[in-house]
Amino acid sequence: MSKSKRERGLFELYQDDPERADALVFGRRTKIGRRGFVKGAGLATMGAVVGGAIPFSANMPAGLIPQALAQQAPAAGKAPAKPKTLEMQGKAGLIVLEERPLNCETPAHLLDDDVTPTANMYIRNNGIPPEPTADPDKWQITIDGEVNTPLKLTLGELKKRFANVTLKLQLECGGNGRSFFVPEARGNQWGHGAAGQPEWTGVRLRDVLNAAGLKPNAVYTAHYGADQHLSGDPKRTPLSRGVRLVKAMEQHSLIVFAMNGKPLHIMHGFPVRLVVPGWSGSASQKWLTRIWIRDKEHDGPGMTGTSYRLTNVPMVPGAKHDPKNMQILEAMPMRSLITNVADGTELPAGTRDLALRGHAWAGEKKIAAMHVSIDYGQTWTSAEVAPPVNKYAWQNWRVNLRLPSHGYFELWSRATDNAGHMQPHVAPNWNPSGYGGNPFHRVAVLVKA
Ligand SMILES: Nc1nc2c(c(=O)[nH]1)N[C@H]1C(S)=C(S)[C@@H](COP(=O)(O)O)O[C@H]1N2
Ligand SMILES: [Mo]
Repeated sequence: MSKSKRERGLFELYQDDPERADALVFGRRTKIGRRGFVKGAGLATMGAVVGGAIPFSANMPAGLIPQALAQQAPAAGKAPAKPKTLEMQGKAGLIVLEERPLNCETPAHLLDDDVTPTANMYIRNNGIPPEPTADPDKWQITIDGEVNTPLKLTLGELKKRFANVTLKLQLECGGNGRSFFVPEARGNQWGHGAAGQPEWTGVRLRDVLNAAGLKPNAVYTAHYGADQHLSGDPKRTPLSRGVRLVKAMEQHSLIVFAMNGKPLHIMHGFPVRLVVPGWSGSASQKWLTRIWIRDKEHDGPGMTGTSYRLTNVPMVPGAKHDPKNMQILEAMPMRSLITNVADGTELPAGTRDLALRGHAWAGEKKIAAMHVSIDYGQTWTSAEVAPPVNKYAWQNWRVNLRLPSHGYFELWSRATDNAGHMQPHVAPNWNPSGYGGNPFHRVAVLVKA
């Protein structure tokens, strides 16, 4: 059997039956459920697959798919395909997950900047974006529903009438990390890269809502945009989500018209969008045309069923959900990224010192600590964490590591929030549409012998 064929075989086995693949590589498990150390033929096979010796192989948890393999993870039952990269004016070569609608994620190493360049921001569309308008200042936004004075404002008026603010706000898709759920959850199979932090300029949503005057029974917002439903039916809306009014009235919830000092890119909502930070990105309506103030929870497309909903009672992964246990996803869970070393990097022979850095965030909470492991979680080194530049900005972390030898290593990052919770090892709380998948970030590196 050729080497590549054998690698593929093991790879597929890991996809189909990780336990069996694990047993093959690591040997049989003992009665108490622990496998023996990786040795002999198993270790040789694994080493061939990852491209080098594995100094900490004895610590690899049973069932762990080496990150060097996960990199090329294909859809279930499909052969590993080279990921398609985006080719679009003003955008970097993001990984294309879906072409219609267009959905692209950012490899973590393209998120190294403190402020994410517009080119590197992930794209999440549910429908077909509108054509860029030639006259952005004439774009109309309606505020209606449970308000005393419904408003029809042009973007030009909005910019002039309300105080302009600029903030670095981290935005993350509710489905970020979905690919880590087992069994697979429905939807785009995002890794960790449906997140980014541009600098946004706009006006406070609350200033606009106050200008319209909220009625006492106003409790929820409903957001509408100018994108088209995939069916082409103009009466159908691709996505219309909303938030509890308290969130809309926070000083960091913005209607924005600029990103990194320039007009928004068309894929990010040109000429105007919402940014409701800390909560699922789906609340940040692009190509904003209307905010309808409601006297009850909004029920637009994306608000019902399993969409943007988590189970609040643990369910058997893959089982049918109970609708009465489903609850709207609001704040995002914590996540950490290693951003200065790309997954799959080969480091020159003799490399021992490794300065690692990245970002971490935690929805409505703060990151209190960051730890990094190079030995599959056997030991953890604490990293330095900076405070956020403003609320809802991500936090930068850094640490100096020492590698003991050449070989294959996985760098694992783990955040701890200010409530004392730690980022989990695997995607927690399985739910049908796969929200909140926030396991450690794992980066494979190979130090040449
Ligand atoms: N009008 C409209 N707004 C939208 C969406 C959409 O499909 N249509 N997608 C939402 C989702 S699910 C996310 S995660 C963010 C993504 O913003 P980005 O594409 O600028 O990164 O936009 C949100 N706003
Ligand atoms: Mo999203």
